[in-house]
Amino acid sequence: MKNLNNIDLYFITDSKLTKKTVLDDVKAAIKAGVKIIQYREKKKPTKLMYKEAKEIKKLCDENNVLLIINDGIDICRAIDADGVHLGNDDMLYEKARELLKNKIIGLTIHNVEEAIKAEKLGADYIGISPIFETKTKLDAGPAAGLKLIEEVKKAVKIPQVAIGGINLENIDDVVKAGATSAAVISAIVTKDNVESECKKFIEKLKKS
Ligand code: TZP
Ligand code: MG
Repeated sequence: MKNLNNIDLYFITDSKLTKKTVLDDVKAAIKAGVKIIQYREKKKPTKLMYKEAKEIKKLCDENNVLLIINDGIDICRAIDADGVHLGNDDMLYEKARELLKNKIIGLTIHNVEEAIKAEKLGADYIGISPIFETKTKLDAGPAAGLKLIEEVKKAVKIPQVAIGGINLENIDDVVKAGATSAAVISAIVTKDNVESECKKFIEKLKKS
């Protein structure tokens, strides 16, 4: 199941920002109808990440939800997740592809040139980053704005996930600009009810 064109909300976990636990958030997101989850963990020891990712994988499998691991090719392979998301400082795409064969590989891009390069390399989707200012990833770079979504949409065919500072106030503009889906962290996991927040985003991102 590699078709990412029907993805609406791309939910990303964050153990630092959540009011509950990553596992609680995953359960809530799945209950809300999220179809793709990225496990993004920056600080935990590998052993704990492996255990947590394995539990998330079980929940995703039971509910037919795709699981993407941020950065960790080892974790992805160890738990047989659906794929990884790689940023500019992570493993080279070519090497990651060798290791992951036909799993999903998403690449972060910051401009049209990088988007074209990612598509040529064979990436399954791109993360257009960051659209708006964000405090969640301090080294995300300056906000690119909605224009980048429009430009990238004209330049590549692979699915485009907009990320960075997306909330319920600006999500309509992100959709209008043409992103395939939107990845959201703080506007969801800092809220008391993750399930209902996810539902609000899914409603706005619904494919017609
Ligand atoms: N990559 C680019 S911006 C970002 C990541 C992981 C953070 C997105 O978080 P938020 O809270 O939705 O702005
Ligand atoms: Mg990374």
